Parts: sequence; C-alpha cells; structure tokens
Amino acid sequence: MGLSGGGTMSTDAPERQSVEQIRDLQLQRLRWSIRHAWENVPHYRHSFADRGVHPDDLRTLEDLARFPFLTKQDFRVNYPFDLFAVPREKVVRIHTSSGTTGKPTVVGYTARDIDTWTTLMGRCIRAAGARTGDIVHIAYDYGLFTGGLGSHWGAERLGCTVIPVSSGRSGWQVELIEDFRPDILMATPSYALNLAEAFTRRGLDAQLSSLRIGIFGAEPWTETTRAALQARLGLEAFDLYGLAEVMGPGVACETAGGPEGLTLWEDHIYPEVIDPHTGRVLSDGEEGELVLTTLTKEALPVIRYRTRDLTRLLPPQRGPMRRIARVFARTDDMLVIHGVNVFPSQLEALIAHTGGLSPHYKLEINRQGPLDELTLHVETLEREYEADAARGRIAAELTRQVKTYVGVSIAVAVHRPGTLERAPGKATRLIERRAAAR
Ligand code: DLL
Repeated sequence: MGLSGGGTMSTDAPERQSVEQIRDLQLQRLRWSIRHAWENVPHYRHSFADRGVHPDDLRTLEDLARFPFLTKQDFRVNYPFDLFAVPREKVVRIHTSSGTTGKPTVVGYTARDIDTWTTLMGRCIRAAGARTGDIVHIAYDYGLFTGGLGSHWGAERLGCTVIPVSSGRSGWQVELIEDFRPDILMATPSYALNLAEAFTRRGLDAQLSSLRIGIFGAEPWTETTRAALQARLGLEAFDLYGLAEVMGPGVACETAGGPEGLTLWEDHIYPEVIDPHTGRVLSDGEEGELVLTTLTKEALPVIRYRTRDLTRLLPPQRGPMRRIARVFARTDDMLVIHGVNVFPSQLEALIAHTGGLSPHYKLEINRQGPLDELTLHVETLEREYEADAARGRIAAELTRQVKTYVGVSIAVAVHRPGTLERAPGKATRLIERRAAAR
C-alpha cells in the first residue's frame, strides 16, 4: 500500500457509517499505519524489536496493546526530524507543540496530512454550528503553534470568511469584532476571558456583540469557565481538543445540541485510555491517560502516543464515533500538597463559587522543609474591591472552601483587579519556587 492510509471512505460523511464499518476501517488503516512507521522510522523498528513485536502481530484492534508507547521523550531524542516517515522534501509544513520546557516537539505534515487536518477541523467548526458564509475571528496564535493555522484552514474549508487576527492586542481585537461583526470566536478560553475584559475597559457590553459561537481549547477549562464565557460574551461555548504530536486542534470537539463530551474522529485517530501508572488499557468509561494512534498520517505516524491528558472514553451516541469526556487535567499538572492530589481545575471551580473574584489565578509552589506549600493568587473584580477587610474575608472564605472540598490547607493571596499577568495564548498558571528553595 502506498502513502494513502488505505480505506475508501469519504472523510466528509463519517456520521453515516455504522460502528462496525468504522472498526473495519480502523483495523485496515491501523495495519497500514503500523507498517508505515516500522518500515520508515528507525525509532519504531527499534522499539518494536525491543518489545518483541512485528507489524504482522496486529490482527485485531486489541492487538495494538502489545505495541510500545511513544512518549514526549522519544520526540526529544529524535529532535528535530528523525521521527518523520517520509523524505523531508515531502514535508510541506512544520509546526511545534507549545511546551514551555526544553526543546519544543517538532511535527511535520505532507500535503495530504494537511488536507486531512483541514477536513477534521472543518468538521469541528461545523459541529459547533458554524455554516458556510459565517465570519470567524481566529484569536489563536498563528505561527509554529498549531492553533491559528489549523483553525484557519478548517474554517476556510467550510466556506467561512476568516479573520486571522492571532492573539494579543486585545483592545484592537475588540474594535475588529465591533467593526467586522464576526459570528464565531476561536481562542483559548483564558484569552477569550481577556477579550471580555477588554470590552468592559472600552465601556462596551460584550454580550451585545455579534458573536454567537465560541470554539475554545488548547488548555484545560471547566464548566464554571464555560458559564462565565457564555454569560460575558453572550455566545454558546464549545470545547475543542487537540495536540501537535497527533495533528493539532481538531482531534475531538463538542457538537451543538449533541451528546455530552467531545466526538473523537475515529476514522483517522484511534484512542485508548490507560492506567498512567501501569500502562494497562482501561475499559471505556474508566478514567485514565489518553493514548492516541494516528491511522492515516504520512509524515509523522504516531503509534500509541501518551498524551498525559486525563479523560475517559464515552460510547458512540448519535453516530459511530466514541467521545472523550472534557480533558480536566494533565498527569503532570497534578500537584501533591501535604500528600493530597490537587488539580488546578478543582481550584478554578472554587474560585468561581467564592464570588467577587475574577477568573484569573496563579499557583505558587514553595518548599518549606520536606513539604510543598501552595499559595493561590487570585484577584477581585473591580466592584468588589473596596477595603483590605473585604479582601481578607474573601481569602478566608476561599481557604475554607479549599480545605473542605479538596482537603488541603493552602494560603490564599487576594490581589487588586487587573494585577495578575494575562497571557495572550495559553494561560501560564504555575509559579515554581521549589528549585530556588532547595
Ligand atoms: O494546544 C492544539 C490546540 C489548539 C487544541 C487550539 C485546541 C485548540 P499543543 O500546543 O501541542 O496543541 O498542546 C496540546 O494542550 O495535550 C492538552 O494538555 C492541552 N489541550 C488542548 N486542548 C485542550 C482542551 C494544542 N480542549 C495540549 N482541554 C494537550 C484541555 C487541552 N486541554
């Protein structure tokens, strides 16, 4: 089989297939993908041999569990291009992951890979309710980050009018939204909140803007943030998931009026959820780490990539594809404070419930003796900020809530409105002071 991924199904109408048809297609494509990786990438040849497996060992979809995982570390070792399975001249585009530590992960696409990505992103934007002719304001960063260009091509494929704004300069973005009257906003949820603030700073009511759909992703966010975004921007907010290693945005997305969770495009990507400690494959419905395998990717086939994202698989509903539950955290996001596991999303929900606080927050970790200590930095909303006493009351209330609901003692620092740093793209929450303290 050539560089085709096999299978004859049109990428545009997967909803009409049955679950059995999708499984057949997956097996056929998986066989191709595993052989393609093994034949063309030394890393896979070695890792399969170390594990004692060969592409011929894949007879059923369940056999995939016999194959080794691919990790972020494997990308680092093979930096920049050694995981590519096609000659470099066939690679028409390079992107990177947005990791902040060490060298970024480098990914490549053939023209056909870009076409597949565009198809899947188009499906996601359509699933959120967008239609041909809608105006889409894209405030994901353009450049090596996959968010801007991935969304851009998908929206164009759908026949939308794209405004490729990229991130930053929020005041100017508000002006553009007022003038061009887009229907759809695509941004990280934290940047969308920044935009809502920028409307307020200009004395405008964002609820009255032309926006009716928001397609938000690239970082974990919560139902409380969804409610805040919907209320402030007067739109319906949808979750979009993806990662550079597998493609970029468009791996999975929520559907307007659809079932709970994000539909994962199983005709091109095969999902597993594993126990992150043992590597054992879990049943659908069980929570664990998402592991993804590409079925059709030519330039960079990814076999069993450990995403470090925590979620669970949900059965197909109103269509043949399985869904993932909202990705609430990454395995490496989890903080252990006084022996208690703490996820930023838990704190985010409590901040929203406390009242009087903006949704912006930072987590500062210090080491005092043998234990890590957590300080949660939050800021008040303008109208709530009057006196130190008010801030003291809010700090005490939030400390109590965290103790009650998360079971851990932390410090809370309440800042003045607008003083916590805003990132133009993905929010950076963690202030790491442990290395300095050691
Ligand atoms: O963030 C791709 C993307 C762009 C997705 C725009 C959605 C919208 P990376 O920079 O490689 O790619 O980061 C991928 O971000 O493994 C998750 O940890 C996190 N992430 C992405 N989308 C979501 C989401 C892009 N909807 C990493 N919910 C992933 C939670 C998300 N986490």
